Amino acid sequence: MKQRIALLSDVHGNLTALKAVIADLSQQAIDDCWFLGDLVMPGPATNEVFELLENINTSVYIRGNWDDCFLDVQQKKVGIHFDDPSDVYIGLLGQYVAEHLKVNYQNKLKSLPIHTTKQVNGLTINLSHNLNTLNSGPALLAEEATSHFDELFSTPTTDIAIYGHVHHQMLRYSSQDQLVINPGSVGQPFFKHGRLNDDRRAQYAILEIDDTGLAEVNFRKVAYDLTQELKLAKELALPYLNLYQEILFDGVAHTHDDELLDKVNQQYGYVERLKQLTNQ
Ligand SMILES: [Mn+2]
Repeated sequence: MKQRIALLSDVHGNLTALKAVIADLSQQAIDDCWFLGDLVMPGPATNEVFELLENINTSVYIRGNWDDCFLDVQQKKVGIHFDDPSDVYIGLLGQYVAEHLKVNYQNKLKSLPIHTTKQVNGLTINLSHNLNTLNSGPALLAEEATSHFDELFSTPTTDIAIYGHVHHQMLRYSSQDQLVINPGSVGQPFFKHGRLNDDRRAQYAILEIDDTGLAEVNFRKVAYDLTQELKLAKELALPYLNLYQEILFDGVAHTHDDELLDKVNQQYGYVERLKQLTNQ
């Protein structure tokens, strides 16, 4: 029987983008939805993004590295280094999510795998955020060598590997000619190439698998109201609002730009706020 599957990844707390994608996919006769990780942070949405994915009966959830950033802060697994501007950035955004996200969703996030396998009409499909054993790092950037992508195929019987994390819509092959697909990012697309980066639309993909095999891969882009998303972030008092604006409108993230983050932390008193919130 024909199956049409929506592939969603890297929402990063962007409610307006996820709503637009769901409005689009609800017109596409979708049978199933698989989510590939990074649901929260640095955008303002928390419970709402879980509810939206539940409403479309998402059957696969993968845990991304940003989801882990939140869990690390929330579970105090890793001590915050207050002299590390990037740690303060992640820490304060993690605190924001912890204050808003219901306990059942926090527990759900904790329980998620970083990779899984699905069978559809005889095809074996590997689903992961990044590598099967590591949901972070640069191993699978679009420009990486094919040998890196071979690692997604832990068994020779795997036909297709689908991953997220690098925020690029992609289709390529392993050295054994197995198929690799990336649906791009719903909430935070970016390109190093300027003209492509000007396109700020939300990205996702639809797979159609029939009795013969993979009939179609449809990479989709959906326009949404960036200003509305920024307004929502402001209303919800999201920390680092200016940086979120840059992510949305310019496709530029400053997660590891210590010099800039240090300036912003000083300007807004974020180190002190985080110390207060964490009783340190
Ligand atoms: Mn991501």
